[in-house]
Amino acid sequence: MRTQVAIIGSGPAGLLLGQLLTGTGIDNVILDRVSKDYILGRVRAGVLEEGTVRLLDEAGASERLHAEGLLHSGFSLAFDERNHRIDLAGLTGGKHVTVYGQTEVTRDLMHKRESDGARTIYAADNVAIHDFGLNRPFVTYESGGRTHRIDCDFIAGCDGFHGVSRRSVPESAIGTFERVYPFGWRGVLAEVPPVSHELIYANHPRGFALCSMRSATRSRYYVQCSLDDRVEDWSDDRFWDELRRRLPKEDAEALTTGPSFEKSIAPLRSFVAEPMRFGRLFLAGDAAHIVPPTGAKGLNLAASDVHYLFEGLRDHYADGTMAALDAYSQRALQRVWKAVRFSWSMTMLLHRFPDTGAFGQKIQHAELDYLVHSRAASTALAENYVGLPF
Ligand code: FAS
Ligand code: PHB
Repeated sequence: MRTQVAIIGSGPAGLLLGQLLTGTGIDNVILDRVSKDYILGRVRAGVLEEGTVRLLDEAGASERLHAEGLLHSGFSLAFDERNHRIDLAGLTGGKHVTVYGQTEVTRDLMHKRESDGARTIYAADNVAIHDFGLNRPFVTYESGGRTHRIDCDFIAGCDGFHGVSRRSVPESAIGTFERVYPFGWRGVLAEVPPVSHELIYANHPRGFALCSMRSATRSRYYVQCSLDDRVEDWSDDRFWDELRRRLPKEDAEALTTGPSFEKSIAPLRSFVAEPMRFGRLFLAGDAAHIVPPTGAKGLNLAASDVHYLFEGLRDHYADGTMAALDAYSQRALQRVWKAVRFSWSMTMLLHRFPDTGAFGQKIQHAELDYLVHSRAASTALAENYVGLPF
């Protein structure tokens, strides 16, 4: 088989890139090691920046998002038993975020890809990438007891943190930067109405909590938990009780609880690989960087990477230039590091660390108090949260 761009990974990054390429007449094939249903069974991000929504518009996969997504103009920071609203729209000249689950984004992109007749190979075993330092790279994978080969011009490594793409780069050619946080997020999905019409990020001496949602009838909640915890250690009753204890009284009393139908524990890390381009191999999304979900940036960074990479590929196939592809890594990393900083700062501000102690809690509260009462500080928070320009 031959294609122009081989894309490894059928998550948001791979699917969005594939859709933008297909819409421009650039042939591409997506390979994923798992099934389509397995991918759709994963519950992850929930907040989309306007730039991400625009890319989904361009990809022709945003009809349901505009019909069902929830437009949010603010969120609250909860501390000292009170909620403090951050007026995103008022502080950023009218910008919003859209609450719409990553699972639905992925479903919409898969549906559009299938209706466009573009090729996706699921359950592709032992994907390997070859000769990406030369001009004739190729990919191999196993399926049906045979090894298959795909010759291509470029390879997009959109295969997430544990994928094969970054691991195929010689250690001498790549630099990594990492911070692993000493706690995780215990998350649940439940068919109960959200406690508030907007998100609530809570700083509490017992630990962080987040109230989010997927619709007016489906809620998404998280509490900070120990890395030693297992999913089965948290009954629904224990989760709801702990969430109530970390929220202001008005929210705790208004909380509607019910049986959870999805439970997870996610570890938190900050990670960046530099550069993001190796000859004909380009890394995008979680394959190149990971952020703690505190700033709702992971999925949105995947989108901005794809924006830069698509522009480079489009220009190359239009007039043979490599200029935008040569600039990809530097352009993407400039935005990546700003989002990594923001996600790190939100995580440091809102969580309990082993060494936070009484003094650390006072410093966090002083920073939160300054943040919510200073227009300059709130504006800085708001413009990072809605997403810095691409
Ligand atoms: P993905 O990991 O989504 O997709 C990579 C794809 O590559 C997968 O389908 C995988 O099967 C495939 N793949 C991997 N190895 C392969 C191989 N060797 N061969 C072929 N295919 C391979 N972000 C937020 O903004 N908010 C959140 O609340 C949030 N919560 C998260 C919770 C968890 C548990 C995780 C892991 C991430 C979370 N994220 C969150 C971040 C997440 O949304 C990512 O940023 C987003 O999935 C990035 O998309 P991709 O880069 O496409 O990577
Ligand atoms: C979610 O709804 O899953 C969500 C929202 C905001 C975050 C993280 C996760 O910062």
